[in-house]
Amino acid sequence: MKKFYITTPIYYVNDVPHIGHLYTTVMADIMARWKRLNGFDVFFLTGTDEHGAKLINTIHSTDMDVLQSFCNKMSAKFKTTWDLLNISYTDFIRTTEYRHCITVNSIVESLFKKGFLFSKEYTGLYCVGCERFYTIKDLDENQCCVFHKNKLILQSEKNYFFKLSYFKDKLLERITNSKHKEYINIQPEERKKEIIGKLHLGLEDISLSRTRTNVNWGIPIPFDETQTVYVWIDALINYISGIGYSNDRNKFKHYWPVDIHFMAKDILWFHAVIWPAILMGLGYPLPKKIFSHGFFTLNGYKMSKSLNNVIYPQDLVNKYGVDATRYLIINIIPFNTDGNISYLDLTLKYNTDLANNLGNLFFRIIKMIEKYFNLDLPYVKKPNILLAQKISRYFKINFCNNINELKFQKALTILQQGLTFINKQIEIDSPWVLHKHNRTNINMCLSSYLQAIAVVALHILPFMPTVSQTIWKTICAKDNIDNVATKYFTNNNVIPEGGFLPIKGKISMINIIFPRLV
Ligand code: ME8
Repeated sequence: MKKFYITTPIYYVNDVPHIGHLYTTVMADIMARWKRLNGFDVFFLTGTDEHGAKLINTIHSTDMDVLQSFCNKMSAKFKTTWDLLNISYTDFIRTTEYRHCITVNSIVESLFKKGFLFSKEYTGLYCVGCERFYTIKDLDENQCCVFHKNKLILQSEKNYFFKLSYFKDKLLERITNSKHKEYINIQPEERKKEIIGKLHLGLEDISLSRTRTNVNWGIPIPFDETQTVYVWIDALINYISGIGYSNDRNKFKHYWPVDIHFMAKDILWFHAVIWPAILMGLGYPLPKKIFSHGFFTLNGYKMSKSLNNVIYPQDLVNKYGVDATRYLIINIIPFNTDGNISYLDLTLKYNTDLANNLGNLFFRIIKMIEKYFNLDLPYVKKPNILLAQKISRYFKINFCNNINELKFQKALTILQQGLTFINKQIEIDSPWVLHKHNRTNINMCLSSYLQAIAVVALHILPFMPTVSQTIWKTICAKDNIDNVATKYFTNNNVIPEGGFLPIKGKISMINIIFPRLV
């Protein structure tokens, strides 16, 4: 079995999860589910980033016990949210865990021994929101952070520095040359160009530690107890501590390098430049793909707690339900751009795509089976899978390829077209006319709609796992949907000759899956 390793950023615990975090996490979950269905041995890592000045500022305390218990509480909120949203993560890493701290120790020690660290006095402008130093040219017209809109703090410290500048040419080669055996595929293209442009301007060494008197809430540098590891270096290392770097070496060797790191554009620089440089310093393979999406904005500003413009996942779940929330969140703005989010747009999309198209189509078919067959599966000597095959072929070329290329929004447009096609076929066949004159044909037609709906259920499984299971069970489709889907997707999307339904069965009448919202 080929492995596939997927990550989300590990989120800061100073904030509860909002729909920006949800966006990345659902995206990664869809990919993880998709790859599993395609026969891959998937490891999907998420978690929480718990050290640093930002947390001390949030809770106004430097007491270790207070900080730790706050982290425990907040980290649990992320877990609960991901469980609520059906996120199928393999492991959840926390940077305050022992397995992580000893990995960070060992990495910093290695970099030191290899000569990539040196000590230096540094003065710079620090944004606590971003947990990083900026130079004047990075700031907005009011000399504020472009993301947090706050004034920066002038800080002066003696720190350990990482020789990032040494890696400039190596990075440029690995980012630009797709033939390189360690090519880092940064997507989308326009962000990759930004990274290349910035790299050409030059690369400065970066501080890898903070003095303990300024930031005590961190992992101590193993060879200098007066310093703690800079929170970003600490955080990036989660990608290897979470797959057993220090406690299960075989697991680490099996899953590393990562296949896709997911994140938004705010932290692409850390993943596309600093992280690969650290890995090169250590002599480990580099990430294969780094995918950075845009921001959810409200009135043009990035949604974040510090700007007080946040929508929470629970708000969406209360209004739309879990599966619709997953569908809407990744479908409401294109991945590569920022986009304003509003309840009006979400509800419109919900009604158009889910209530009127998918939900209505499904309910319409079930209602006809109730009316014409008293909920028995329509009997056919030989299953008619022509419509199902048409849909399947259309999805294979369009839907599946788009998912593989991380174009989820396009894939879901194709899904909607497939649903419209089935609806049109029902109009053409007009079972309500056949019912009066041609019993054999009405059996054939309704059975073929069920086979086509089964194909739809297989394809929406990574996006809406619960609804997909409900559809599958309602139509009495054979076997467990996960097994059938894996067989189908690993066998070139071939529909079994006998279709997906048993010869006999009774459909259980269900409520409307996506009630229309006003
Ligand atoms: O940066 N729109 O954590 P973080 C879209 N701990 N995505 C958003 C978003 C928005 N408005 N707001 C947040 C950190 N995100 C570090 C990461 S990883 C080694 C360390 C998502 O809690 C998006 O994925 O600030 C973004 O990159 C991430 O949350 C930032 O999360």
